[in-house]
Amino acid sequence: MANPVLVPILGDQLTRNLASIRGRTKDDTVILMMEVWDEATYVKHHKQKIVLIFSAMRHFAAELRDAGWTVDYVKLTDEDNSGSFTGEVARAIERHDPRAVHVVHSGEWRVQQDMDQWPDKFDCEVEILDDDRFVCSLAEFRDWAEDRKTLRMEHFYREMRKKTGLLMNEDGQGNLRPTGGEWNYDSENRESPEEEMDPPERPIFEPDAITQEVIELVEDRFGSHFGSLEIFGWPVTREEAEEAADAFFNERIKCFGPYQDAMVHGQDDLYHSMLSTSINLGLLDPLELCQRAAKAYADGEAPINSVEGFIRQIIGWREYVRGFYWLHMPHLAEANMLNAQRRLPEFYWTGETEMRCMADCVRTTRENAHAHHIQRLMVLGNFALIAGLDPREVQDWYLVVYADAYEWVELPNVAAMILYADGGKLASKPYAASGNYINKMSDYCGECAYSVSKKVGEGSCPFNSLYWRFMDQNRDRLESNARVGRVYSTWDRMNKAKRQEYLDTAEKFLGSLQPASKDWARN
Ligand code: FAD
Ligand code: DLZ
Ligand code: SF4
Repeated sequence: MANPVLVPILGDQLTRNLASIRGRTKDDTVILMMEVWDEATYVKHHKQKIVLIFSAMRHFAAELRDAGWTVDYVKLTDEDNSGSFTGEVARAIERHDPRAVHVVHSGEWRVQQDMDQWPDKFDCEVEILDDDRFVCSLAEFRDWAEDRKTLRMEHFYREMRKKTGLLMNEDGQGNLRPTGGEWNYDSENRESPEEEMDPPERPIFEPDAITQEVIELVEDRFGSHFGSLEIFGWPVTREEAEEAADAFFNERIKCFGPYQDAMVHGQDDLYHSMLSTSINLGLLDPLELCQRAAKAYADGEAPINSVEGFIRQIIGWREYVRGFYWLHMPHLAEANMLNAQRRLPEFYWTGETEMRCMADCVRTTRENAHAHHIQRLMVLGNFALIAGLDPREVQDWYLVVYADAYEWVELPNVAAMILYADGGKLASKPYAASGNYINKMSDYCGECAYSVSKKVGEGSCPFNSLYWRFMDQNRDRLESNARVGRVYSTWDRMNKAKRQEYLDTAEKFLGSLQPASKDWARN
């Protein structure tokens, strides 16, 4: 092929609808896909995450070749692999002598920094295209954010509802109104779990020969990384991802809304969609999923609280955190407004703790490279916040352990949503909670070694005393926040001895924590 266009496709850009290949002709294009050490090791990803990405990349390359595209695929073990995206694009330019490189903007700031050097580095035209798999472009988000004193997801979400027309109706006078009358049914997403909940199981996709080969590669090269490979059932192709989406829409969406915040010991998926890995890789189109959800409501197949809740997570939170990430990088990665310094305890890696809620959340994380939202937010995240864990260690942990983790989505959720390290730019208050919240929303506490109803002293739930210690320590920063301030009147009404008991209990517990015995996250 004489002077083709070279199209590098990154590991989380696996769709034939990608801006860089949409509309291109096959006889004029060489697609480049690269397994590189830099990406596989910038943190020590969960083994399942590496298997998922390499397997999905290899399947996508095969799909493209079957459809007649020329794909130059560099495997991790290829002898001359340079180890980096930039190095591999340079080598591919030597091989193919392209007239231009067309690439879609990276999801991550770290990678984009390198990509921004390509026009100077390479002796051919380089075009970096917007990633239009998102409803809101980065420029549009910047415009929306400009001049606003505070950014709130709810305001942004309403704009996205209007833009997409999802769950919007004409009121007969030419005005668009939210379907059902309300923009947000969050208050109907908080049912406690029932005694006997029996959610249908999600489909588990048996590894085929390609996945099996990658599993062996990962065991061989990344054997010391966190996580189990005993079960690997993630969708690695578009077909499998669509089957997973069918299972959600046919079997689970009805209960997704009411039980969105519920947690049950040993029931890892409940009614969640389990689609984040496929959406983030590009195997599923987020807008199409939302349209399907809206249709399920229109057809009477799912209630409004489920459908609105699902759509809110995707065109609301997912789009919002992405815009927020690009608006606040690189500072977001360093933010530590609460000056939290404590080392991440070892049990985040081993699950060895008597706190039953934490142990279960780490277990599912290790076994499935997944925990559902409220486990990430109100158990693992809440503990990190109220124990004052160092944001950089917590960020690394979340980036390592989840199969759906890329910095653009992980970092805002961790630094800003759970740790309040950005000082409230993203969330209006810290999501700090005592054991009461976990007890209400889960069945964890009944069989825990700690007592959730015991506030202080031996055997009391650590969340109870840590909560008050956190509030006390951060009073200067939080008291003026109208959504938090009234907590201090409760604290002040306690007598001094009681307050001291809380603080002593928390200190004793914190003193018993073992920091991680090795660096699980970085080489
Ligand atoms: P469902 O509960 O079925 O939700 C549907 C979809 O909504 C998800 O697939 C996802 O695409 C989207 N979504 C929901 N909540 C969020 C959110 N807060 N931010 C962005 N998208 C959202 N999600 C990731 O994709 N990658 C991450 O690295 C990640 N890290 C997180 C870290 C923390 C501390 C928290 C609190 C949340 C994080 N999330 C992350 C968001 C959310 O927990 C996962 O998207 C969700 O658990 C994935 O499971 P699911 O597909 O079953 O989601
Ligand atoms: C996460 C990841 C891993 C583990 N390996 C690769 C890889 O070898 N090649 C690749 O193209 N992408 C990989 N990825 C995903 C990238 O980290 C991701 O595409 C960028 O960081 C942009 O979000
Ligand atoms: Fe978690 Fe406390 Fe409940 Fe135990 S008692 S499961 S530590 S919230």
